Amino acid sequence: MADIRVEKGDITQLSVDAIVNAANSTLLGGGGVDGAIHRAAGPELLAECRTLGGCRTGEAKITKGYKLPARYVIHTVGPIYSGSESDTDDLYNCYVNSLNLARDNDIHSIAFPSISTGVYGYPKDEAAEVSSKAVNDWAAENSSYDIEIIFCCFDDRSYELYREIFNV
Ligand code: AR6
Repeated sequence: MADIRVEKGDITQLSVDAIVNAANSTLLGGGGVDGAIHRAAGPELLAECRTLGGCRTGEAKITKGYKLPARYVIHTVGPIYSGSESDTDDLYNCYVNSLNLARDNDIHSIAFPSISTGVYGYPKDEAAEVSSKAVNDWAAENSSYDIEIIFCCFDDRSYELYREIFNV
């Protein structure tokens, strides 16, 4: 069963099996949570990312966590918000594909940032709806797999939105 939690804080500090990175398609680093993860993990993370050949929007790839407390980083690429229907599908797929990768790597605790809601401009309320649905759907389909899933909220607005959705 999945245990879904909402927490406030910096994802790079979390001692979980995997943290998810809101990356770009090059997987070679950037600002926001991506920059914070690379800074905290150290240069070996970038070296491993260079071997991956990038990542398509909505897909996910895994690396080790290096100096992070987390053992793995799952890198996924959210959509750059445009207001089209494909944004929803792409964002939904980021969560589902990250969770599939987690399951396939025997990961039993994972933390997500609010993908696409910074530089990529996805409205935070819509993103919280899509991501919570994706995680709930995945959990229902994988009910025999034990995993703790954390929505790690960096800003007050995201924290408020996820707490409302999950009634916590
Ligand atoms: N811990 C948890 N969440 C964080 C942290 C942190 N340390 N820092 C920021 N956030 P963004 P995007 C939240 O811009 O919109 C990068 O340059 C932040 O409050 O990091 O998917 C990449 O390389 C926001 O809610 O990612 C890409 O080019 C959320 O993380 C591009 O930005 C996502 O904001 C990706 O843009």
